[in-house]
Amino acid sequence: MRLCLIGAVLVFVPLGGQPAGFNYDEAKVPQYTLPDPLVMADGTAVTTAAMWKKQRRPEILELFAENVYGHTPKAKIRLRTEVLEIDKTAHGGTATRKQVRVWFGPAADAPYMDLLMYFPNGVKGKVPAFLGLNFGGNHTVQPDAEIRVTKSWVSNKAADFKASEKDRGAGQSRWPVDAVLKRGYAVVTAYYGDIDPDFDDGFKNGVQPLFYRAGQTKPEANEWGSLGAWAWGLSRAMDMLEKEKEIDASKVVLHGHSRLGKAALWAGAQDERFAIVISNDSGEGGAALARRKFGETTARINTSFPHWFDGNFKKYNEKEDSLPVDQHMLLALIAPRPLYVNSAVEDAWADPKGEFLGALGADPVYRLLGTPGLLVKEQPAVEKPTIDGTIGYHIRQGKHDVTGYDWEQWMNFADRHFHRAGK
Ligand code: GTR
Repeated sequence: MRLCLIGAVLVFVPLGGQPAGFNYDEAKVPQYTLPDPLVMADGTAVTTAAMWKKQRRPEILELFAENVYGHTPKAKIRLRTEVLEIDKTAHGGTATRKQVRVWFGPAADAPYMDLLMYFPNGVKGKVPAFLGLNFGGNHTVQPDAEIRVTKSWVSNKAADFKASEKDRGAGQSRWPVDAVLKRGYAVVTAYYGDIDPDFDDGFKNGVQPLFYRAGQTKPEANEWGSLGAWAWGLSRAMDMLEKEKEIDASKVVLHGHSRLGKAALWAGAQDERFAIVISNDSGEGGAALARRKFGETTARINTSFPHWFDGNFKKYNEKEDSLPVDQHMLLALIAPRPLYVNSAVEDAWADPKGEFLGALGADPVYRLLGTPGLLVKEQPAVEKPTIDGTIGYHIRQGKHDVTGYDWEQWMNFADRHFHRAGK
């Protein structure tokens, strides 16, 4: 434990920087029973792939929509696009960079997201792609001077905080674009704050108001929050990739870190067009089992980030055992598509073991669907990835972050499942 002075407030922060007052002791994880992904709510056992597909999968999807992330509106919004830039000689001629503005709806002042895309040059035919949202604005992903600086709010600290030139390239360690292009993949990203700014404003900004019924001013208790909106934005990015002639839309790998990992999993669960889904340190509300009460808890996430989940999810504060689902069932919704979960040793807040157990809990569904599932039963040793099953996993040294090591394993996993020759 050490004392930190933050502003004028003294707070206790345990060594390792994890928030104090939460359980980091494996011996204190309570006894819990996970809901069985292969037993219907009425007690009927799910014994065939067809039963999973037609009955249990829709039932679980509905439970997550109702109780956790909120329902995503079904109405379709017409997307309006403008190509902002194409540079076929980016990155020393190795890449084509393309930026497209995507307006959500016909109105002149409709909200929009900017898609930033890199395609590898000199590759024959369509290429697979890695798609993920970024935390700081597209201009933070690479130092390229041409990348548009987002006009949306950035940082979850202040409602009027704007992006600026000084952040150009600041997030590039999380986006090893050249290394990914070299392996023959396109890289596609958008800024999550373009879709829904990440602070609690009662859902006045972002995409939610586009779907309000007459007189509605905020989502109902079972309607989406910000995670739902970010997931929806990922599906809109997928709509665009389906039209991109350089991209093989049947081979889009969706990834996300932390809160954006939660959003990626929810997007991948709802939208089966994503071929592979990757959760990087997604923790509570992502890959980690809620019932373990290790690190972040349901009450804490609903208090710190009341806008992320739906209103109904608040009912489960301190009552994880009464949730009709746990996060292994979210991961099971990705099945039979390849799923990769990864953790970091120093990221106790996200509960690395709980993330692994989430993946393990999804395994019976993968097996029922005729895939090899997860090939191990115990959490693998540090930096000993398991990539050959349909569910992959690794834990690496270090903190809550995205690193080149993580990307290497993701690309190995994607190569393996797309039957590509590899590096
Ligand atoms: C934390 C939050 C986590 C995780 C993380 C992030 O403050 O408690 O659930 O989402 O933020 O997104 O960086």
